[in-house]
Amino acid sequence: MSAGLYNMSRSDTDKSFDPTRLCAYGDTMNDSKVQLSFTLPVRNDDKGAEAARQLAKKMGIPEPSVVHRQTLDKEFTFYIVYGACAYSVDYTAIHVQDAETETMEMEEVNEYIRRNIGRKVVVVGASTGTDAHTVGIDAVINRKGFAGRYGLERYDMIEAYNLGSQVPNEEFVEKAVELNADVLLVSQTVTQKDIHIRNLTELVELLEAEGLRSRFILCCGGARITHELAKELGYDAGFGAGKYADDVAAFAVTEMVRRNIK
Ligand code: B12
Repeated sequence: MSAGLYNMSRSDTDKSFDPTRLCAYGDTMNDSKVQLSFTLPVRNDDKGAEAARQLAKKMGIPEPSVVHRQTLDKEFTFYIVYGACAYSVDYTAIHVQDAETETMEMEEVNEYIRRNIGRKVVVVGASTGTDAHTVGIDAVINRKGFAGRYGLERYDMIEAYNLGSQVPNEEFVEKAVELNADVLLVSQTVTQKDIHIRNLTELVELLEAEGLRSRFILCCGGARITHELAKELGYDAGFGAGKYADDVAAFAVTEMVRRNIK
């Protein structure tokens, strides 16, 4: 993780930091200041602003101020509310499940494949189902990559295929078999009405029904995907915000070697 903009550390600010009672930081330690934004389906008037305030109170901000409100449409208004949140969390008790692989850089992955697999690894990715968001899967696969990390197309030892978006699961599986894929990458961005869960589950069920599940390293990703959720749904790993091509590449090739896939 890179250093913050001002290289600010807790010791520069206040000694009263208590990880067992972690709360938001506004401008002083433990002031609990938060800002949240939401839209209400009401007109932009004082009654609407009071409704936003009362809602914020119920969300744990005892003395909220509506600092901004903007008409979106005749009966939709956007609010920004500011105040001190009444809650804290115990940071020391938090354990996050992650794909437990050391990330390797592109050249290390290439070298690892040369040494341990001895041929190019075939990766097939898509944004599946009705999901039209392509930027996530492009960030992982496209040659130019994202945020300074090259995409899989640039890896000498990886043959990467990006099938694009709105790819039905049946078509995705068909293409994976046709290309003799080792690794499948699924991107899911829309989570409304748990559509991502239904779609990700359908893919696993399809693979299982066709006796193909164990043939592939199966990974999914997207802004609201966690490794924990991915495992629950029957995937080998899940990658959310802040994860890139090198994270999934390192995981996939290590997993192939662990499973003795040549
Ligand atoms: C651009 C965009 C669009 C564009 C997409 C264009 C395109 N070609 O992709 C368009 C305009 C088409 C669009 C449409 C819609 N969108 Co939209 N869209 C966005 C927006 C602004 C940015 C998403 C994005 O590109 N992020 C950048 C990428 C790089 O981030 P990422 O996807 O998280 O990917 C990273 C990681 O998650 C990870 N990753 C992602 N996938 C994978 C896969 C693997 C295998 C791995 C390893 C890693 C990985 O790697 C990436 C790099 O770290 C977001 C809001 C936002 N600011 O996030 C809304 C947003 C995603 N959209 C949203 C919605 C609701 C929609 C629509 C339903 C709107 C509508 N009512 O029509 C439609 C859906 C259409 C459909 N059928 O899917 C909501 C989703 C809400 C939800 N929880 O479901 C958001 C959050 C906006 C919002 N606040 O409401 N959208």
